[in-house]
Amino acid sequence: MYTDMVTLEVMDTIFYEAQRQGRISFYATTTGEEAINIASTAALHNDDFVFPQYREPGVLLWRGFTLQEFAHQCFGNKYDNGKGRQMPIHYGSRKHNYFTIASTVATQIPHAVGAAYSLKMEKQDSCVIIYFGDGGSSTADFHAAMNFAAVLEVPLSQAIQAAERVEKPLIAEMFNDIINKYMKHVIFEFQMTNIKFITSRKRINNHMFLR
Ligand SMILES: Cc1ncc(C[n+]2csc(CCOP(=O)(O)OP(=O)(O)O)c2C)c(N)n1
Repeated sequence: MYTDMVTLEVMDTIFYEAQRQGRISFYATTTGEEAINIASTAALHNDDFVFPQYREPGVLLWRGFTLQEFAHQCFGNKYDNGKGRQMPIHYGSRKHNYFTIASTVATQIPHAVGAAYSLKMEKQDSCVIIYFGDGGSSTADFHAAMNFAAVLEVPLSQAIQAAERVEKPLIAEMFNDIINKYMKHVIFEFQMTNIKFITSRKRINNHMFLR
């Protein structure tokens, strides 16, 4: 886990500098969110579906996406899964059950809830994890999706990533409000520095997470 966290940071540094040098057109780093990337996906199974925002390349890294594949996507060449049709960092991989990132903030949340509902209807034993920032939790998409998730009781985990610059009491208040409002079956919750992770999945092993 530690090796992947460090690899992620080194990859970020190289691609960030490549963007500053004009070699790639866009890049967003995962600085400070390495642990939540790797730890959250380590707790899942590879057949669980991931609906990411844009700061979760560590999830792909953990599942076996190679550094070369990251480079193909960022450079938008013919070896990229999307054949260069997407902006850099908009990774996607069917093989790794990682849905292609959409630039429009929070649109992955209703998609994820729909996918979780289909898993429930088909009686599949996998779940869905959504990643989004605190900004994403202020959107109409988030609230509509959470209403559906609560009513339909879908197999869903959420990793809400909060930037260090947001005031901590404000984050706590906001997330408590979200939990009270939508998560009827929260069985496990933990706080990792500036990040709160909430899950309703029983099979996630809470010993994997350290405070
Ligand atoms: C629907 C939509 N509105 C605005 C934007 C522009 N935009 C890109 S990133 C971003 C900030 C998102 O903040 P947050 O969800 O907290 O994630 P962070 O980048 O801070 O990790 C915004 C507003 C967008 N991409 N999509």
